Amino acid sequence: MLHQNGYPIKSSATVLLGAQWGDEGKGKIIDYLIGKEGVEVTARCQGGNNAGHTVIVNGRSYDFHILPSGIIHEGCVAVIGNGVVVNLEALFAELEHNGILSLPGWEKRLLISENAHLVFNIHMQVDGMQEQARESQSTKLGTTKRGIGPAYSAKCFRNGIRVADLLGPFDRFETKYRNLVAYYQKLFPSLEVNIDAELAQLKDYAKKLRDLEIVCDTVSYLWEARVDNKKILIEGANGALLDIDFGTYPYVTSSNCTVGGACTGLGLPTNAIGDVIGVVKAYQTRVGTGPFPTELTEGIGDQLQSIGKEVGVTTGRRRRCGWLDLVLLRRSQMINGFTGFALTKLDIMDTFPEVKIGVAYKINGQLLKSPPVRNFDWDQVEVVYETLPGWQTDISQVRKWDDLPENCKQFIRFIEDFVHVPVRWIGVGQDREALIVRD
Ligand code: 2SA
Ligand code: GDP
Ligand code: MG
Repeated sequence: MLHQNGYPIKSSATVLLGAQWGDEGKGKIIDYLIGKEGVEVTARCQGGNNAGHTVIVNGRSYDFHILPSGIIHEGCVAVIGNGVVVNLEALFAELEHNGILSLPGWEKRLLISENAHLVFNIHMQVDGMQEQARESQSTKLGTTKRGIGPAYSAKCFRNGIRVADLLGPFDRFETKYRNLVAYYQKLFPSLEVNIDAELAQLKDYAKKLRDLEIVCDTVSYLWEARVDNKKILIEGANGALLDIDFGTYPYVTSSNCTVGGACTGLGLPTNAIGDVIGVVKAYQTRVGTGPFPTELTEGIGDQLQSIGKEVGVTTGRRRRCGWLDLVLLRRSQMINGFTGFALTKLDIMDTFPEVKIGVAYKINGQLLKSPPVRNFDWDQVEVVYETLPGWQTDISQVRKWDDLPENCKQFIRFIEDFVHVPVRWIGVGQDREALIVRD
Protein backbone atom coordinates (compact mmCIF):
# COMPACT_ATOMS: atom_id res chain seq x y z
CA MET A 1 0.00 0.00 0.00
CA LEU A 2 1.43 3.40 -0.96
CA HIS A 3 0.85 6.14 1.56
CA GLN A 4 -0.46 9.46 0.27
CA ASN A 5 2.86 11.14 1.08
CA GLY A 6 4.69 8.60 -1.01
CA TYR A 7 5.73 6.32 1.87
CA PRO A 8 4.91 2.66 1.40
CA ILE A 9 3.01 1.48 4.45
CA LYS A 10 3.64 -2.20 4.70
CA SER A 11 2.34 -3.64 7.92
CA SER A 12 -1.06 -3.79 9.50
CA ALA A 13 -1.63 -4.40 13.19
CA THR A 14 -3.15 -7.54 14.68
CA VAL A 15 -5.66 -6.76 17.39
CA LEU A 16 -6.29 -9.22 20.21
CA LEU A 17 -9.45 -8.65 22.25
CA GLY A 18 -11.37 -10.26 25.06
CA ALA A 19 -14.65 -11.49 23.57
CA GLN A 20 -16.50 -11.86 26.90
CA TRP A 21 -16.30 -10.12 30.31
CA GLY A 22 -12.52 -10.10 30.49
CA ASP A 23 -10.11 -12.68 31.96
CA GLU A 24 -10.45 -14.92 28.93
CA GLY A 25 -6.71 -15.69 29.09
CA LYS A 26 -5.56 -12.91 26.77
CA GLY A 27 -2.15 -12.63 28.49
CA LYS A 28 -1.18 -16.17 27.60
CA ILE A 29 -2.24 -15.89 23.95
CA ILE A 30 -0.46 -12.53 23.59
CA ASP A 31 2.70 -14.06 24.99
CA TYR A 32 2.44 -17.01 22.61
CA LEU A 33 1.86 -14.79 19.56
CA ILE A 34 4.77 -12.50 20.42
CA GLY A 35 7.15 -15.44 20.70
CA LYS A 36 5.83 -17.41 17.74
CA GLU A 37 5.08 -14.69 15.24
CA GLY A 38 8.03 -12.42 15.92
CA VAL A 39 5.95 -9.46 17.09
CA GLU A 40 8.16 -6.38 17.40
CA VAL A 41 5.70 -3.87 18.88
CA THR A 42 2.91 -4.48 21.38
CA ALA A 43 0.51 -1.75 22.39
CA ARG A 44 -2.21 -1.14 24.94
CA CYS A 45 -5.00 1.11 23.68
CA GLN A 46 -7.54 1.36 26.53
CA GLY A 47 -8.15 0.70 30.19
CA GLY A 48 -5.64 1.19 32.93
CA ASN A 49 -4.37 -0.85 35.83
CA ASN A 50 -7.83 -2.35 36.33
CA ALA A 51 -6.76 -5.04 33.86
CA GLY A 52 -4.95 -8.15 35.07
CA HIS A 53 -3.19 -10.37 32.55
CA THR A 54 -1.37 -13.47 33.69
CA VAL A 55 1.59 -14.77 31.73
CA ILE A 56 3.40 -17.90 32.86
CA VAL A 57 6.87 -18.48 31.43
CA ASN A 58 9.23 -21.23 32.59
CA GLY A 59 7.31 -21.62 35.83
CA ARG A 60 7.42 -17.88 36.63
CA SER A 61 4.09 -16.05 36.80
CA TYR A 62 3.91 -12.43 35.66
CA ASP A 63 0.85 -10.29 36.24
CA PHE A 64 0.47 -7.26 34.06
CA HIS A 65 -2.05 -4.54 34.81
CA ILE A 66 -0.94 -1.49 32.89
CA LEU A 67 2.18 -2.68 31.09
CA PRO A 68 1.75 -4.37 27.73
CA SER A 69 2.73 -8.02 28.23
CA GLY A 70 5.25 -7.65 25.39
CA ILE A 71 7.64 -5.95 27.83
CA ILE A 72 9.07 -9.34 28.88
CA HIS A 73 10.22 -10.09 25.34
CA GLU A 74 13.60 -8.54 24.70
CA GLY A 75 12.92 -7.92 21.02
CA CYS A 76 9.65 -6.18 21.65
CA VAL A 77 8.74 -2.52 22.17
CA ALA A 78 5.78 -1.96 24.51
CA VAL A 79 3.57 1.07 23.84
CA ILE A 80 1.06 2.58 26.25
CA GLY A 81 -1.26 4.51 23.93
CA ASN A 82 -3.24 7.71 24.30
CA GLY A 83 -6.43 5.78 25.15
CA VAL A 84 -4.93 4.27 28.30
CA VAL A 85 -5.31 5.97 31.68
CA VAL A 86 -1.99 5.81 33.50
CA ASN A 87 -1.39 5.54 37.23
CA LEU A 88 2.33 6.24 37.54
CA GLU A 89 2.70 4.78 41.00
CA ALA A 90 1.16 1.52 39.78
CA LEU A 91 3.28 1.59 36.62
CA PHE A 92 6.59 1.86 38.49
CA ALA A 93 5.48 -0.70 41.09
CA GLU A 94 4.58 -3.12 38.30
CA LEU A 95 7.92 -2.67 36.56
CA GLU A 96 9.63 -3.56 39.80
CA HIS A 97 7.32 -6.35 40.89
CA ASN A 98 7.64 -8.17 37.55
CA GLY A 99 11.45 -7.87 37.51
CA ILE A 100 11.42 -5.66 34.40
CA LEU A 101 13.88 -3.14 35.89
CA SER A 102 16.58 -5.80 35.78
CA LEU A 103 16.04 -6.55 32.07
CA PRO A 104 18.83 -4.88 30.08
CA GLY A 105 17.65 -1.85 28.10
CA TRP A 106 14.02 -2.15 29.26
CA GLU A 107 13.65 1.64 29.18
CA LYS A 108 14.39 1.65 25.47
CA ARG A 109 11.45 -0.70 24.97
CA LEU A 110 8.73 1.16 26.85
CA LEU A 111 6.93 4.13 25.33
CA ILE A 112 4.13 6.14 26.90
CA SER A 113 1.89 8.46 24.92
CA GLU A 114 2.14 12.09 25.95
CA ASN A 115 -1.63 12.27 25.32
CA ALA A 116 -2.52 9.55 27.82
CA HIS A 117 -4.50 10.77 30.82
CA LEU A 118 -3.16 10.34 34.33
CA VAL A 119 -4.89 8.52 37.16
CA PHE A 120 -4.24 10.10 40.56
CA ASN A 121 -4.91 8.88 44.08
CA ILE A 122 -7.92 11.22 44.19
CA HIS A 123 -9.46 9.29 41.27
CA MET A 124 -9.10 6.10 43.27
CA GLN A 125 -10.61 7.71 46.36
CA VAL A 126 -13.52 9.02 44.29
CA ASP A 127 -14.02 5.57 42.71
CA GLY A 128 -14.35 4.14 46.24
CA MET A 129 -16.75 6.88 47.35
CA GLN A 130 -18.92 6.46 44.28
CA GLU A 131 -19.11 2.71 44.88
CA GLN A 132 -20.06 3.35 48.50
CA ALA A 133 -22.82 5.72 47.41
CA ARG A 134 -24.09 3.15 44.90
CA GLU A 135 -24.08 0.48 47.58
CA SER A 136 -26.78 2.31 49.53
CA GLN A 137 -28.85 2.56 46.33
CA SER A 138 -28.21 -1.13 45.46
CA THR A 139 -26.58 -0.06 42.20
CA LYS A 140 -23.02 -1.06 43.04
CA LEU A 141 -20.92 -1.88 39.96
CA GLY A 142 -18.15 -3.81 41.67
CA THR A 143 -15.38 -1.71 40.13
CA THR A 144 -11.74 -2.51 40.77
CA LYS A 145 -11.49 0.84 42.65
CA ARG A 146 -8.45 1.74 40.59
CA GLY A 147 -9.91 5.16 39.69
CA ILE A 148 -10.59 4.16 36.10
CA GLY A 149 -14.14 5.55 35.85
CA PRO A 150 -13.26 8.90 37.46
CA ALA A 151 -10.15 9.31 35.26
CA TYR A 152 -12.11 8.71 32.04
CA SER A 153 -14.92 10.96 33.34
CA ALA A 154 -12.40 13.74 33.88
CA LYS A 155 -11.11 13.22 30.33
CA CYS A 156 -14.65 13.67 28.98
CA PHE A 157 -15.43 16.50 31.39
CA ARG A 158 -12.23 18.09 30.04
CA ASN A 159 -10.53 18.69 33.33
CA GLY A 160 -8.39 15.58 32.99
CA ILE A 161 -4.61 15.91 33.14
CA ARG A 162 -2.34 14.29 30.60
CA VAL A 163 1.18 12.89 30.81
CA ALA A 164 2.39 15.84 28.69
CA ASP A 165 1.09 18.26 31.36
CA LEU A 166 3.23 16.56 33.99
CA LEU A 167 6.33 16.92 31.84
CA GLY A 168 5.70 20.60 31.07
CA PRO A 169 6.27 23.55 33.45
CA PHE A 170 5.44 22.22 36.90
CA ASP A 171 3.59 25.37 38.03
CA ARG A 172 1.10 24.90 35.18
CA PHE A 173 0.65 21.27 36.13
CA GLU A 174 0.20 22.26 39.77
CA THR A 175 -2.60 24.67 38.89
CA LYS A 176 -4.43 22.00 36.91
CA TYR A 177 -3.97 19.49 39.71
CA ARG A 178 -5.22 21.90 42.41
CA ASN A 179 -8.25 22.76 40.25
CA LEU A 180 -9.02 19.08 39.85
CA VAL A 181 -8.81 18.49 43.60
CA ALA A 182 -11.05 21.51 44.24
CA TYR A 183 -13.57 20.15 41.73
CA TYR A 184 -13.72 16.78 43.48
CA GLN A 185 -13.83 18.34 46.94
CA LYS A 186 -16.95 20.24 45.93
CA LEU A 187 -18.54 16.98 44.85
CA PHE A 188 -17.22 14.98 47.80
CA PRO A 189 -16.70 17.30 50.77
CA SER A 190 -15.28 14.47 52.88
CA LEU A 191 -12.43 13.91 50.40
CA GLU A 192 -9.12 14.37 52.17
CA VAL A 193 -6.05 15.09 50.10
CA ASN A 194 -2.56 16.01 51.20
CA ILE A 195 -1.99 18.16 48.15
CA ASP A 196 1.62 19.02 48.92
CA ALA A 197 2.63 15.41 49.44
CA GLU A 198 0.84 14.35 46.25
CA LEU A 199 2.51 17.11 44.27
CA ALA A 200 5.94 16.21 45.64
CA GLN A 201 5.44 12.62 44.57
CA LEU A 202 4.20 13.66 41.14
CA LYS A 203 7.23 15.91 40.71
CA ASP A 204 9.42 12.87 41.38
CA TYR A 205 7.58 10.89 38.73
CA ALA A 206 7.99 13.75 36.27
CA LYS A 207 11.76 13.63 36.81
CA LYS A 208 11.84 9.86 36.48
CA LEU A 209 9.89 9.98 33.22
CA ARG A 210 12.07 12.75 31.85
CA ASP A 211 15.28 10.91 32.76
CA LEU A 212 14.04 7.69 31.22
CA GLU A 213 12.92 9.49 28.02
CA ILE A 214 10.00 7.12 27.61
CA VAL A 215 7.23 9.65 26.97
CA CYS A 216 6.73 10.47 23.30
CA ASP A 217 4.36 10.95 20.39
CA THR A 218 3.32 7.33 20.04
CA VAL A 219 1.17 8.11 16.97
CA SER A 220 4.32 8.97 14.97
CA TYR A 221 6.13 6.01 16.48
CA LEU A 222 3.43 3.57 15.34
CA TRP A 223 3.21 5.18 11.92
CA GLU A 224 6.96 4.77 11.48
CA ALA A 225 6.77 1.19 12.73
CA ARG A 226 4.22 0.51 9.99
CA VAL A 227 6.41 2.17 7.38
CA ASP A 228 9.26 -0.08 8.62
CA ASN A 229 6.99 -3.11 8.21
CA LYS A 230 7.19 -4.01 11.89
CA LYS A 231 4.87 -6.65 13.31
CA ILE A 232 2.46 -4.93 15.67
CA LEU A 233 0.13 -6.57 18.16
CA ILE A 234 -2.50 -4.56 20.01
CA GLU A 235 -3.37 -5.97 23.42
CA GLY A 236 -6.98 -5.39 24.34
CA ALA A 237 -7.77 -5.25 28.05
CA ASN A 238 -11.04 -6.20 29.82
CA GLY A 239 -13.54 -7.54 27.26
CA ALA A 240 -16.28 -6.73 24.74
CA LEU A 241 -19.11 -7.17 27.24
CA LEU A 242 -17.48 -4.57 29.49
CA ASP A 243 -17.30 -2.01 26.67
CA ILE A 244 -18.73 1.39 27.66
CA ASP A 245 -20.92 1.47 24.52
CA PHE A 246 -21.65 -2.16 23.75
CA GLY A 247 -21.32 -3.88 27.11
CA THR A 248 -23.93 -4.64 29.75
CA TYR A 249 -24.24 -0.97 30.70
CA PRO A 250 -23.95 0.38 33.37
CA TYR A 251 -22.10 -2.73 34.59
CA VAL A 252 -19.14 -2.00 32.35
CA THR A 253 -15.77 -0.35 32.47
CA SER A 254 -15.23 3.18 31.14
CA SER A 255 -13.40 2.51 27.88
CA ASN A 256 -14.04 0.92 24.49
CA CYS A 257 -12.75 -2.62 24.79
CA THR A 258 -14.01 -3.47 21.29
CA VAL A 259 -12.08 -3.06 18.04
CA GLY A 260 -12.80 0.67 17.60
CA GLY A 261 -10.84 1.31 20.79
CA ALA A 262 -7.70 0.07 19.02
CA CYS A 263 -8.00 2.93 16.50
CA THR A 264 -9.00 5.74 18.86
CA GLY A 265 -6.72 4.57 21.64
CA LEU A 266 -3.61 4.55 19.50
CA GLY A 267 -4.34 6.91 16.64
CA LEU A 268 -4.40 4.14 14.06
CA PRO A 269 -6.57 4.44 10.96
CA THR A 270 -9.05 1.65 10.32
CA ASN A 271 -7.03 0.40 7.35
CA ALA A 272 -4.15 -0.28 9.73
CA ILE A 273 -6.12 -3.08 11.35
CA GLY A 274 -5.39 -6.59 10.11
CA ASP A 275 -6.42 -9.72 11.94
CA VAL A 276 -8.77 -9.34 14.90
CA ILE A 277 -8.35 -12.23 17.31
CA GLY A 278 -11.08 -12.86 19.87
CA VAL A 279 -10.08 -14.66 23.03
CA VAL A 280 -12.97 -16.77 24.32
CA LYS A 281 -13.05 -18.80 27.49
CA ALA A 282 -14.77 -22.18 27.04
CA TYR A 283 -17.22 -21.11 29.74
CA GLN A 284 -18.32 -17.70 30.97
CA THR A 285 -16.96 -15.69 33.92
CA ARG A 286 -17.61 -12.26 35.28
CA VAL A 287 -16.11 -10.32 38.18
CA GLY A 288 -18.18 -7.52 39.66
CA THR A 289 -21.93 -7.09 39.43
CA GLY A 290 -24.23 -7.05 36.40
CA PRO A 291 -26.28 -9.35 34.18
CA PHE A 292 -25.04 -12.89 33.61
CA PRO A 293 -27.84 -15.03 32.15
CA THR A 294 -25.90 -18.34 32.04
CA GLU A 295 -24.50 -17.96 35.56
CA LEU A 296 -24.45 -21.07 37.76
CA THR A 297 -24.51 -20.01 41.38
CA GLU A 298 -23.76 -23.44 42.82
CA GLY A 299 -22.74 -26.96 41.74
CA ILE A 300 -21.05 -26.69 38.35
CA GLY A 301 -20.51 -22.96 38.87
CA ASP A 302 -18.49 -23.72 42.00
CA GLN A 303 -16.56 -26.42 40.15
CA LEU A 304 -15.68 -24.07 37.31
CA GLN A 305 -14.59 -21.49 39.86
CA SER A 306 -12.36 -23.86 41.81
CA ILE A 307 -10.96 -26.01 38.96
CA GLY A 308 -10.48 -22.88 36.83
CA LYS A 309 -8.99 -20.94 39.78
CA GLU A 310 -11.29 -18.09 38.85
CA VAL A 311 -10.01 -15.28 41.05
CA GLY A 312 -9.43 -11.66 39.94
CA VAL A 313 -5.79 -10.91 39.15
CA THR A 314 -6.07 -7.28 40.27
CA THR A 315 -8.41 -7.45 43.25
CA GLY A 316 -8.38 -11.13 44.26
CA ARG A 317 -12.17 -11.26 43.96
CA ARG A 318 -13.89 -14.57 43.22
CA ARG A 319 -15.19 -14.64 39.66
CA ARG A 320 -18.78 -15.67 38.97
CA CYS A 321 -18.97 -18.63 36.58
CA GLY A 322 -21.46 -20.14 34.16
CA TRP A 323 -21.92 -21.86 30.80
CA LEU A 324 -20.60 -20.42 27.56
CA ASP A 325 -23.04 -17.87 26.16
CA LEU A 326 -23.13 -17.87 22.35
CA VAL A 327 -25.85 -15.21 22.18
CA LEU A 328 -23.34 -12.78 23.64
CA LEU A 329 -20.41 -14.18 21.69
CA ARG A 330 -22.30 -13.64 18.45
CA ARG A 331 -22.99 -10.07 19.55
CA SER A 332 -19.30 -9.62 20.28
CA GLN A 333 -18.52 -10.92 16.79
CA MET A 334 -20.94 -8.43 15.17
CA ILE A 335 -19.03 -5.57 16.75
CA ASN A 336 -15.46 -6.83 16.47
CA GLY A 337 -15.43 -8.81 13.22
CA PHE A 338 -13.09 -11.46 14.60
CA THR A 339 -10.99 -13.27 12.02
CA GLY A 340 -10.17 -16.06 14.46
CA PHE A 341 -10.81 -17.25 18.00
CA ALA A 342 -8.42 -18.46 20.65
CA LEU A 343 -10.55 -20.77 22.80
CA THR A 344 -9.04 -21.01 26.28
CA LYS A 345 -9.43 -23.12 29.41
CA LEU A 346 -11.06 -26.03 27.64
CA ASP A 347 -9.17 -28.32 30.04
CA ILE A 348 -11.21 -26.95 32.95
CA MET A 349 -14.28 -28.86 31.72
CA ASP A 350 -12.43 -32.20 31.30
CA THR A 351 -14.36 -34.00 34.02
CA PHE A 352 -17.91 -32.90 33.13
CA PRO A 353 -20.27 -35.64 31.89
CA GLU A 354 -22.09 -33.04 29.81
CA VAL A 355 -21.55 -29.42 28.85
CA LYS A 356 -24.16 -26.80 28.08
CA ILE A 357 -24.03 -23.82 25.76
CA GLY A 358 -26.47 -20.88 25.81
CA VAL A 359 -27.86 -20.48 22.27
CA ALA A 360 -30.88 -18.17 22.59
CA TYR A 361 -32.67 -15.85 25.00
CA LYS A 362 -36.38 -15.77 25.71
CA ILE A 363 -38.51 -13.33 27.66
CA ASN A 364 -42.05 -14.45 28.47
CA GLY A 365 -41.61 -17.35 26.07
CA GLN A 366 -40.69 -15.05 23.16
CA LEU A 367 -37.31 -15.48 21.46
CA LEU A 368 -35.23 -12.30 21.48
CA LYS A 369 -33.56 -11.03 18.31
CA SER A 370 -30.94 -9.05 20.27
CA PRO A 371 -29.62 -9.14 23.82
CA PRO A 372 -31.61 -6.91 26.19
CA VAL A 373 -30.65 -3.31 26.88
CA ARG A 374 -32.45 -2.52 30.14
CA ASN A 375 -31.56 -4.15 33.46
CA PHE A 376 -35.23 -4.92 33.97
CA ASP A 377 -35.19 -7.05 30.80
CA TRP A 378 -31.90 -8.76 31.63
CA ASP A 379 -33.55 -9.96 34.84
CA GLN A 380 -36.35 -11.63 32.85
CA VAL A 381 -34.08 -13.53 30.45
CA GLU A 382 -34.54 -17.26 30.20
CA VAL A 383 -31.68 -19.00 28.41
CA VAL A 384 -32.21 -21.75 25.82
CA TYR A 385 -29.39 -24.31 26.09
CA GLU A 386 -27.87 -26.88 23.81
CA THR A 387 -26.48 -29.85 25.76
CA LEU A 388 -23.44 -31.66 24.40
CA PRO A 389 -21.74 -34.77 25.77
CA GLY A 390 -18.61 -34.13 27.82
CA TRP A 391 -15.26 -35.68 26.87
CA GLN A 392 -14.29 -36.87 30.36
CA THR A 393 -10.65 -37.12 29.33
CA ASP A 394 -7.60 -35.19 30.53
CA ILE A 395 -6.69 -33.02 27.52
CA SER A 396 -3.97 -31.01 29.26
CA GLN A 397 -1.18 -32.90 27.48
CA VAL A 398 -2.80 -32.83 24.03
CA ARG A 399 -0.94 -30.66 21.51
CA LYS A 400 -2.58 -31.69 18.22
CA TRP A 401 -6.13 -31.24 16.99
CA ASP A 402 -6.28 -34.86 15.84
CA ASP A 403 -5.53 -36.07 19.37
CA LEU A 404 -8.49 -34.27 20.96
CA PRO A 405 -11.42 -36.47 22.00
CA GLU A 406 -14.28 -36.44 19.48
CA ASN A 407 -16.71 -34.83 21.96
CA CYS A 408 -14.25 -32.03 22.53
CA LYS A 409 -13.98 -31.42 18.78
CA GLN A 410 -17.78 -31.42 18.61
CA PHE A 411 -17.92 -28.67 21.26
CA ILE A 412 -15.43 -26.56 19.29
CA ARG A 413 -17.17 -27.12 15.95
CA PHE A 414 -20.49 -26.13 17.54
CA ILE A 415 -19.02 -22.74 18.46
CA GLU A 416 -17.52 -22.26 15.00
CA ASP A 417 -20.76 -23.15 13.24
CA PHE A 418 -22.79 -20.85 15.49
CA VAL A 419 -20.58 -17.77 15.31
CA HIS A 420 -18.90 -18.41 11.93
CA VAL A 421 -15.41 -17.74 13.21
CA PRO A 422 -12.64 -20.37 13.07
CA VAL A 423 -11.10 -21.50 16.34
CA ARG A 424 -7.39 -21.19 15.55
CA TRP A 425 -5.86 -21.79 18.97
CA ILE A 426 -7.08 -24.01 21.82
CA GLY A 427 -5.80 -23.52 25.36
CA VAL A 428 -5.44 -26.69 27.44
CA GLY A 429 -3.42 -25.40 30.40
CA GLN A 430 -1.79 -22.34 31.93
CA ASP A 431 1.67 -22.67 30.42
CA ARG A 432 2.81 -21.09 27.20
CA GLU A 433 3.18 -24.56 25.63
CA ALA A 434 -0.28 -25.78 26.67
CA LEU A 435 -1.82 -24.76 23.37
CA ILE A 436 -3.12 -26.53 20.29
CA VAL A 437 -2.47 -24.56 17.11
CA ARG A 438 -4.84 -25.44 14.32
CA ASP A 439 -3.63 -25.18 10.74
P1 2SA B 1 -13.55 -0.59 36.58
O1 2SA B 1 -12.61 -0.77 37.73
O2 2SA B 1 -14.26 0.74 36.61
O3 2SA B 1 -12.95 -0.89 35.25
O4 2SA B 1 -14.70 -1.68 36.84
C1 2SA B 1 -15.89 -1.68 36.06
C2 2SA B 1 -16.33 -3.11 35.73
O5 2SA B 1 -15.32 -3.72 34.89
C3 2SA B 1 -14.90 -4.93 35.47
N1 2SA B 1 -13.47 -5.13 35.26
C4 2SA B 1 -12.92 -6.32 35.05
N2 2SA B 1 -13.48 -7.52 34.81
C5 2SA B 1 -12.62 -8.56 34.66
N3 2SA B 1 -11.25 -8.47 34.81
C6 2SA B 1 -10.70 -7.28 35.05
N4 2SA B 1 -9.42 -7.22 35.46
C7 2SA B 1 -9.04 -7.92 36.72
C8 2SA B 1 -8.66 -9.37 36.45
C9 2SA B 1 -10.20 -7.77 37.70
C10 2SA B 1 -9.98 -8.14 39.17
O6 2SA B 1 -7.92 -9.62 35.52
O7 2SA B 1 -9.13 -10.27 37.16
O8 2SA B 1 -8.91 -8.51 39.63
O9 2SA B 1 -10.98 -7.98 39.91
C11 2SA B 1 -11.52 -6.13 35.12
N5 2SA B 1 -11.26 -4.81 35.29
C12 2SA B 1 -12.48 -4.21 35.36
C13 2SA B 1 -15.15 -4.74 36.98
O10 2SA B 1 -15.22 -5.97 37.67
C14 2SA B 1 -16.46 -4.00 36.96
O11 2SA B 1 -17.52 -4.90 36.76
P1 GDP C 1 -6.66 -12.04 30.90
O1 GDP C 1 -7.05 -10.89 31.76
O2 GDP C 1 -7.59 -12.25 29.75
O3 GDP C 1 -5.23 -12.01 30.45
O4 GDP C 1 -6.82 -13.35 31.79
P2 GDP C 1 -6.37 -13.52 33.32
O5 GDP C 1 -4.91 -13.62 33.39
O6 GDP C 1 -7.06 -12.50 34.17
O7 GDP C 1 -7.05 -14.89 33.69
C1 GDP C 1 -6.87 -16.05 32.94
C2 GDP C 1 -6.31 -17.17 33.83
O8 GDP C 1 -6.43 -18.40 33.14
C3 GDP C 1 -4.82 -17.03 34.14
O9 GDP C 1 -4.58 -17.56 35.41
C4 GDP C 1 -4.15 -17.88 33.08
O10 GDP C 1 -2.88 -18.37 33.46
C5 GDP C 1 -5.14 -19.01 32.94
N1 GDP C 1 -5.21 -19.63 31.61
C6 GDP C 1 -5.13 -19.05 30.40
N2 GDP C 1 -5.36 -19.96 29.42
C7 GDP C 1 -5.57 -21.14 30.04
C8 GDP C 1 -5.91 -22.46 29.58
O11 GDP C 1 -6.06 -22.73 28.40
N3 GDP C 1 -6.07 -23.42 30.55
C9 GDP C 1 -5.93 -23.16 31.88
N4 GDP C 1 -6.12 -24.15 32.75
N5 GDP C 1 -5.64 -21.93 32.34
C10 GDP C 1 -5.47 -20.94 31.44
MG1 MG D 1 -7.66 -10.46 33.66
